[in-house]
Amino acid sequence: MPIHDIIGDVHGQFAKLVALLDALGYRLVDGAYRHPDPERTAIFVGDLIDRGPGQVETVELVRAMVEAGSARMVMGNHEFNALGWATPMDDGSGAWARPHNEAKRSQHEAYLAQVVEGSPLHHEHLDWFRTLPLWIDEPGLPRVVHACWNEPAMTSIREVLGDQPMSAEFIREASRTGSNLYEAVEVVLKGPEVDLPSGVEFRLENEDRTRARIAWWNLEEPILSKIALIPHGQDAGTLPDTELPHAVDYRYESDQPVYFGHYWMRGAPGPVADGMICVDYSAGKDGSLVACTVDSATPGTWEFTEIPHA
Ligand SMILES: [Mn+2]
Repeated sequence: MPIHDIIGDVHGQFAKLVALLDALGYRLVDGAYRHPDPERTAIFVGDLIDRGPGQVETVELVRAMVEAGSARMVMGNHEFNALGWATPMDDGSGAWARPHNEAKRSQHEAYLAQVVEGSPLHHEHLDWFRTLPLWIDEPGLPRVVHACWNEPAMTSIREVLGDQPMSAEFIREASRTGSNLYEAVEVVLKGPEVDLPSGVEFRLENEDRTRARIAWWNLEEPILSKIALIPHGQDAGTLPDTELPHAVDYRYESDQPVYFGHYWMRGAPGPVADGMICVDYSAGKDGSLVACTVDSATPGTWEFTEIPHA
């Protein structure tokens, strides 16, 4: 019976990735990590790059697994950002789909230095990132998305993208603030966000944030103080109990389990809600790299393997 190991955001933590694959029983054979059980494969939830010391090695390892058929991967917002960074707008302005400003450069410069911006390897990575699906929804496979499973957003994306690699035109349109495609890609790759009340903000990755991510897996009571996610170590003060009636649009209504990353969780891994499993436990900072193993013979049960920060 197929077994899937769903692996969280690696963010260049190559040593943790090798340790995790080893703990799960994968071995390097003919240039790619593979499990001795041919029916057991890995699924990466995206965000291989940005932050850590081993970003190129991480991309090369995962790409080899995907090409060998021992892993699948969905795109993370950081792979999408890498494409936007390298995609010129076509309006003659000299601008890029992702602005080359200081804050955004600081979020991406470690990757650009490691891969060498503009090098043949950089272009190889970009060409591979273009081929990554934005979600996996296939019979016999777990449902996987980087940040948020949202049918309306996915429908908007599917209408434009189909199953083609991501074109420059798609990347430009999805980078135009306010376009339908921009909103849809934001929800799927970064999750829904809400405006914070005036005067409430926090600072993250060299930018002042006046919006907060929301816990789309926990929208029973859609009020700001209960659903806003303020990053670990950041202080936005006391959040008010403002009602957010539109937040319920992001509720996940299916009985099918859904797996995702992106949310920098802390503590012991486990489902965040019934059938909803986040596998990002902050490996990119000082947290653990986590895999959730699901066996199609025993649906509804999950085993977690974690490699703590050394
Ligand atoms: Mn992410």
